[in-house]
This record gives sequence, structure tokens and C-alpha cells, in this order.
Amino acid sequence: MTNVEQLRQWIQESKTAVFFGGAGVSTESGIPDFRSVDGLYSQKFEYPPEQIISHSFYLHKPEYFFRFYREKMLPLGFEPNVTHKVLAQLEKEGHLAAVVTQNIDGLHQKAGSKTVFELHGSVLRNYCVRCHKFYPAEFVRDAKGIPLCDCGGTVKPDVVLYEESLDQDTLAGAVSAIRRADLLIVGGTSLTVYPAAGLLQYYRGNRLVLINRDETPYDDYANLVFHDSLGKIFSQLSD
Ligand code: CNA
Repeated sequence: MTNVEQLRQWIQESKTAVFFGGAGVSTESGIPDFRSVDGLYSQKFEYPPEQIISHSFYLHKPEYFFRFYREKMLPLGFEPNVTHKVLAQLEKEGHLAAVVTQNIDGLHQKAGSKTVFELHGSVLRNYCVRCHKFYPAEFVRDAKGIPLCDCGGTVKPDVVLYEESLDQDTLAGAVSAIRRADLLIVGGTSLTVYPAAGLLQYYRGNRLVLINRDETPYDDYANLVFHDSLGKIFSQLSD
């Protein structure tokens, strides 16, 4: 049996599978990740990207933060790829219980997934820090300089910056889904951003599958490892 056939069989036998993913899930939709050779962290900026997308930088240099955010982090106008679509289909068929994602692009929901735990929030939600009025992503994209609410407050994207903590309900939901999972498929993540990467420790089964182009620190713990593109593997799962 090939590894893909093995994975296909585990999926068919599963009723509570969880997919845990990162930026690599959306590269085949055209959104660059952070840590691949052509990712954001390989480009040159005035400050390191980790610093720019931190809470203190957002507070102290908001104009620069929003310029960077608009140019490099606001993934609008992209479409779900085969991985997003197959995951939505597996949920519909009753095999997949949840998607846990570090992505902020909303593409899983756009593909039709219903139970999605967005650990790092979503660019599609933006709120005034003063009166909490909601604004769509287009408002932040089209604003000049710092996006401001009618009340004068800053409109802040609902994404988790470095130094900020994760939403507790989202985290609890993700932990609970992973604890109950009979199959955990991890894909498109370098597994280096914590606490997100630490969620793997809650999986109790013996069907841990890793699909990532590059090696990860968890490769040795997995029961099945693919160093391949997600699109290639998932397109073989759909037929
Ligand atoms: P990362 O650290 O950039 O790692 C991505 C991983 O995916 C790398 O190890 C790549 O080898 C792998 N990869 C890239 N493309 C593919 C592919 N097509 N098939 C298989 N593997 C692939 O990204 P993480 O998600 O681990 O890091 C967490 C950060 C990145 C989170 O906070 C995200 O919010 C953030 N991010 C999100 C997006 C998005 O929403 N689309 C884009 C860029 C960064």
C-alpha cells in the first residue's frame, strides 16, 4: 500500500479527524508563507517582520504597521485551492470534525468548511478599539494611513500579533477537537510558532500525518510523513 493509499484509508475510517494547518495551505492559492525561501521572512525590510507585526510596534509606529499590513499581510482577492476544497468536502461527508488553522485569510470558510478554529484570527474582521464597531477588510485596505472609525478610534484587524495572547475560546475549541481526533493531519506549517505548534501534544491517537514541503521538528513523531506539496497529495484524495 502506498502512503497516499494509507492516508486515504485512514480518512475513510475516520469520524473525528482534524486538520491542523498553516501558511503552506494557502501558498497554492498565491499567498506567500513566512518561512519558505520565497516567503516574507526572506525579503528585506527596514525592520524584521517579526518586529513589525508585534503589538508594541503596532502601538508605537502605527503608520508603518498599517503600510506593511496592507502591502504584505492583507490577502484579499484570493480563492481556495484543492486542499481547502477537499477538506470542506471531508467535513460534509462526516470524516473531518474540524480545521484548526494558523492562517488569517478566511479561505477555509470560503471553500465551505464550517468548523474552523482560527488561532491567529482573521483579516476579514476588524474592530474599532474604542467603540468596537465592525469594519470589513476593504475598509482597512482602502483607508489612507491609520484606518479610523467614525468615533476617532483606530480600526484594528482581529489578528493575533506577536506579544498578544490567543483567543481563549478558540484555543479551547481547538484543543478539544484535537483531543477527540482519531486522525490528525498536519500540513503546511513549519511548526515553529508557539503556542499554536504546541497543540500537537494534545493528540492521543496513533494516526498522526504530516504533509509539509520542508522538514519540521515533529517529523520523527509522525506515523506518516509526506515531504511534498499539499495540492499534490490532496488532489489524490479527492478522486
Ligand atoms: P510558515 O512558518 O511560513 O511555514 C509554512 C510551511 O509550509 C513551510 O514549512 C513550508 O515548507 C510549507 N509549505 C509551503 N507551501 C507548501 C505547500 N504548497 N505544500 C506543503 N507545504 C508547504 O507558516 P506557519 O503557518 O507555520 O507560521 C505561522 C504563521 C504564518 C501564522 O501566524 C500565520 O498567520 C502566518 N501566515 C499566514 C498566512 C495566511 O493566512 N495565508 C500567510 C503567511 C503567513
